[in-house]
Amino acid sequence: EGVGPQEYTLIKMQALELKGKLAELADKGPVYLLAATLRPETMYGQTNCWVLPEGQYGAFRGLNGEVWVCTQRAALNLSYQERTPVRGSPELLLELSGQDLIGTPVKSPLCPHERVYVLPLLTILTNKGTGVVTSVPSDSPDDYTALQDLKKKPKLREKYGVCDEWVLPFEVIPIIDIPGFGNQAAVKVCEDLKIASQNDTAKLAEAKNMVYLKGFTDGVMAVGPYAGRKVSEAKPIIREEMVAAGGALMYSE
Ligand code: A2H
Repeated sequence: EGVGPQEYTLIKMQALELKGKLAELADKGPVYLLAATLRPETMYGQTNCWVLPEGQYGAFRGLNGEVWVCTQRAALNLSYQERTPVRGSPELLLELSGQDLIGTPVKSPLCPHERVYVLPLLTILTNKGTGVVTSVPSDSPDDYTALQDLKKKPKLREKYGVCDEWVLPFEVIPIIDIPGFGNQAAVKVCEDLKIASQNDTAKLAEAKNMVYLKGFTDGVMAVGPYAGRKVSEAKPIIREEMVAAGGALMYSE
């Protein structure tokens, strides 16, 4: 953690169907889950997104008649950053648990899939970001191991009501080349370190140390309009384009 505020990009992932409790939002405007990321340029490799099943979330009135789903804490921060209609008091439309969100199909900016699904991740902190996280298994050891766990463990899927078709068809997408690590750096380090599951927290921390900084400083985009450009150069451009196109907003805490 640095000393200054952390600047996140919030990716607006539109809910394509409102199932279960979410159906109560049907006449409230387009519904977006807001995922907090430090790596907006990795959206080309998104395979799913994550929520904490027992986490508390809410659907809040966003700008332009939209509905935004995130933690209450993030909604309050957003409202103080002039990102909701009323400063300092976000309007709660519906209380939701993470479990209510699991299985929602979403459409995300830059993601090559027409729809990806909301899945459970048990290591999400609700006091950071929005409590919603994008999953990019090519470049995040956390995302890779958690997705592998769901793929390999039918019992885990069953426990959280996850259907096979939300998980099994989604393969790792190579998006960034890191010299010495190849174009699926997270897969390589997880295999090299023989990480067995998302509970392997010590090894996962090591894996993250190995790829995060390298990915950002030495990584080269392998896909998209900035293929061939360094990640550190492409990131701010891609972020600004996504914000300008209405697919993302900036957020700090
Ligand atoms: B990053 P920092 Cl490909 N709980 O996005 C747990 N993790 C969270 C979170 C929460 N509430 N909110 C955000 N995150 C994750 C992409 C990514 C990320 C890649 C590579 C590295 C990376 C895809 N997941 O982060 O603690 C999100 O994952 C490297 C640290 O605020 C977010 O960016 O420093 C990152 O952690 C924010 O972590």
